[in-house]
Amino acid sequence: MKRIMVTGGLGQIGSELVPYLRDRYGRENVIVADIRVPENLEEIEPFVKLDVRDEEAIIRVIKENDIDFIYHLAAILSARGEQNPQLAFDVNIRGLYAMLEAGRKTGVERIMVPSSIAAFGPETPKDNTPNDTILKPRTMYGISKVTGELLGLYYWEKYGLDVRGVRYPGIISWKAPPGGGTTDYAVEIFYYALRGEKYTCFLREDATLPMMYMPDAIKAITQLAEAPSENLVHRTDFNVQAMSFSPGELVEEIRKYVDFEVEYRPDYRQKIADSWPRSLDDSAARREWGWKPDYDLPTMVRDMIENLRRKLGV
Ligand code: NAD
Ligand code: AKB
Repeated sequence: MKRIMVTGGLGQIGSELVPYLRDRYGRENVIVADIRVPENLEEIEPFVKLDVRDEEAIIRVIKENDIDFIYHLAAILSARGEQNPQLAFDVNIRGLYAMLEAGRKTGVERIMVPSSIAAFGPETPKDNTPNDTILKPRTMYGISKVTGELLGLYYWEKYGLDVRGVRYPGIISWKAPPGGGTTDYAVEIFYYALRGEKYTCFLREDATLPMMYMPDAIKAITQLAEAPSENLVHRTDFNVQAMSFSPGELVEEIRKYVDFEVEYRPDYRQKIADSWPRSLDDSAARREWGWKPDYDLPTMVRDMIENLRRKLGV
């Protein structure tokens, strides 16, 4: 039986990955680790307060809980990272290094480390972006993601520590709020639309980016986690495409259900979005571990509206 730890487990992805893993492997076998202590601690337990920059503490938690499998989700995302690049470096690079060293020293079997479309930069081809292409990001977050991809590969080839990851696009979900990214508008906008409030979008109306609905995000990381090692040519850097849309296209789709007003006032996050691809070539993920998304823009919007109507009681 696997013993799993999910760092950053209280975040947007962890909040949905943890219940999925607990259904599969048993509640007591999936430990949530985060620097924040949740208000609803009983619902979240087993939980440990853990700062991923503290290698000794990671080693202690791994040993005390017999952990052999880690989903390392603790991170500072792109927009928050540009507000505080030093913190992004510290958590995303120093924290990952501490995690890899702890994994190597304790003999952990596998560590899943999500990368991001933020690994790409202004010189990367924007449409159908190849898996293996120019990686020259200009955000601290993006720099940390390229570093993570390369360190993960290094630990696999040098120490046999099996590190894997997909390059997530913007993730859309209704259970937990996003944690400070450039793609957060695509979640926030639903709340404004359903409350009948005007939404001021911080990206341009035509800023097309790759996006993915949470059920597909969970499917991608868990499917890669279980893929036979011998099938993998890539490891830490799989493009995964699900849908691409601009704020204008999302608004048009949401207006099929509810009318609301939108104003576009791009801020510093537009520059970040301008440096990212519009769509990805994910043929390596399809070929090496059978990646295939279930949701496109219309099915994602329908599901978001249904679930948020229930959640918000509107
Ligand atoms: P999030 O911001 O929602 O959650 C991150 C969690 O990490 C938070 O609960 C936070 O408290 C915790 N954390 C921060 N610093 C910590 C520290 N020092 N020690 C321990 N925990 C700490 O992030 P998310 O959206 O769930 O993202 C998870 C992973 O997926 C990250 O690596 C992120 O880069 C990647 N990713 C996310 C998206 C997305 O759209 N959500 C897209 C691409 C990649
Ligand atoms: C962000 O906007 O920072 C994230 C990401 C694409 O990595 N959603």
